[in-house]
Amino acid sequence: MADLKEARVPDIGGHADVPVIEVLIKPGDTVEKDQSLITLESDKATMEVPAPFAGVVKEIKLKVGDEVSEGALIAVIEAAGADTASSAAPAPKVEEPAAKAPAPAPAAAPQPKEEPAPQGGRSVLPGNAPEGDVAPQARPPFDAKLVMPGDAPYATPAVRAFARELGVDIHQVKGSGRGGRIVREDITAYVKHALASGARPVQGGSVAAGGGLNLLPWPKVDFAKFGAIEEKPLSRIQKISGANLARNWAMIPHVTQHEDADITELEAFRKKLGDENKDLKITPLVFQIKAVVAALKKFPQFNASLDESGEKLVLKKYFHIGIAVDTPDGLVVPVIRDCDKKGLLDLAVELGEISRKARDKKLGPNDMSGGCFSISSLGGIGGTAFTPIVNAPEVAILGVSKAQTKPVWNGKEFAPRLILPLSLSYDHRVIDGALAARFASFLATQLGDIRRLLL
Ligand code: CAO
Repeated sequence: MADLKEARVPDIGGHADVPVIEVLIKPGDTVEKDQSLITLESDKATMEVPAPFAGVVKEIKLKVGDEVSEGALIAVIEAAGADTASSAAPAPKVEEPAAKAPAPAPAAAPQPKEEPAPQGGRSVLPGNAPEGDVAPQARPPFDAKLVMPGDAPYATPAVRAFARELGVDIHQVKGSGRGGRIVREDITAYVKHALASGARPVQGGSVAAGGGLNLLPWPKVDFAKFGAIEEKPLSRIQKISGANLARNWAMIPHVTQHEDADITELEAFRKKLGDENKDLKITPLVFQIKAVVAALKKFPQFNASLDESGEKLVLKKYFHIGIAVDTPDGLVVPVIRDCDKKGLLDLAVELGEISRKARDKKLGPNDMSGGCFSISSLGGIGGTAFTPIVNAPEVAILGVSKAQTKPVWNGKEFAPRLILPLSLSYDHRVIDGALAARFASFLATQLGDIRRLLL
């Protein structure tokens, strides 16, 4: 008799009602264990859900546009051989709804209504989205949380979709619902206020974040008039990171402090370490992570975030470092947690893992949240300096360019030294120039004499 098993949505970081944006299988397909079955897109990340076991797809229980939570039924699969993982459960005899399908869009504008407050946290049962929400739109440009981790304001996916449809950055909206939850009325009130205060539409028709920037409309040019062209849509990640970068650039008064670190000795040690650990890629980045942790401990103002009101600084006692990773679809910033508790080799392993996960599009929301400070290393590519954009709500970011051997005066003669250019961008509302210069100089000292990293 056929061995029918269920493939269900696994733990997705506590998120509920996450839209299915792709179904990657069809009935009759043979799937391998860990082969992607569907793609989900939360406000923070795109996640592919892997098959818990190998087999032949018999029935698919959801479709694009459905919203799912942990435990939602994806498909019934006839399991192959003995390789049936523990997450597989016997198929039910009775048909059950796999996921909540989006309600059809109402003909008239829906009445804003108060949504039920969360009871003891968010439910992870399938199909529990509040009723009366509008259907999600054809995927709009998204709330910019994928590459800029932080605490997302509490709002249902439908309210977020509504905000995106109007081009509103939901992080700017104050919630009037129970527990500070953002409801539809808050979004409409925000738009009314922004229009009344003179904020003009910016690129893509959205309302300028921060209100009142009073920017000119984006130039409309018929480029084809001047020569041959080709149009290429931005990837989802590019849209998400673009929205974030634009907000951060516009709202944070940036200053970039440049510094050089002499990493001649560090490089010799790194090569030795590499020779002793041939199966591990140990790049200068892991030393930079350790040096940043030491600098964050010495200068706690850098391990902080401004709260929403802009009147309070939240100082963090943990050391989670975001690493900008370049992927074919755009930039993402996974976070390595508790870097203060990890050695160089542990960090090298983890860096390899998150880079691979990022490039294979396997990062989940948990992989990209909770960062304290980010590092953007272009050192493997080139350049002498650049101005990285602060990854809000963090208050500083370290840009690293390519190390080069340069003649350095040692008091008697010019000696060849390996010099690493550092570019520290910071939020001038939180950090003074003198403090930034001290932080950057401390970093250079740590990298110049790695024995100090042990202190
Ligand atoms: N100077 C000189 N060489 C460097 C260097 C530096 N600062 N940093 C790294 N390298 C070397 C590495 O040692 C490695 O050489 P070997 O293979 O000979 O050891 C080579 O450059 C390639 O390194 P890498 O880039 O693969 O590895 P990494 O650990 O340095 O970086 C990662 C990992 C994921 C950060 C990187 O691959 C990446 O994606 N960087 C781009 C980040 C980015 O786009 N930032 C811009 C954000 S703003 O738009």
